Amino acid sequence: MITGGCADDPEVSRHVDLQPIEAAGESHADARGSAVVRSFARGTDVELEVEGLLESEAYVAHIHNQPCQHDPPGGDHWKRDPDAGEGADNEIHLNFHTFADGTAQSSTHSGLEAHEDMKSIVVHLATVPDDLDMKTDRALCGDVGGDR
Ligand SMILES: [Cu+2]
Repeated sequence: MITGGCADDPEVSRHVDLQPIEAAGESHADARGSAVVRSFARGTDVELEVEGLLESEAYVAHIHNQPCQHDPPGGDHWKRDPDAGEGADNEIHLNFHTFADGTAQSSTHSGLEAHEDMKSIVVHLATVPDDLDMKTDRALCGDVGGDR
C-alpha cells in the first residue's frame, strides 16, 4: 500500500514484470522483480519489489524511455520534458538498499505526469565494474504494460 501518494483513484495502473538482463551476468541470473506504475492527473506513483539481488547493496532504478528489447535494454531515462535536464525533477528515480537476503521494496511518488514515452523500468547494478558504463550496467528490466 502506498500512503501519501497522489490520490485515491489512479487513472491508469500498469504492471511491470522485471527480468534479469543477460549482460549483468551470473551474479544477477536469479534476480526478479515486479512493479506497479500508477498514473494520476497530477503525478505518478511507482511501487517496486525485487529479489535475487546482491545482499545489502545499494541499487538505483529509473523509468526508461525504450522497451527492454531495445539496445541497450530500456534505452535512456524517461524524461517528462525530453528537452529538459536530468534529475528527479524531470525523471523518475527509485533508490533502494537490499536486505541481507537480496530482497528490497521501494516506492516513490513523483509529481511528474506519465506520458507515452514511459516504456520500462530498469534496475541498475549496485557496483559498476570498471569496464561497464551506464549503458551496460543493467541488472533488471521490465516493460511498462499498456493495460488499463
Ligand atoms: Cu536508469
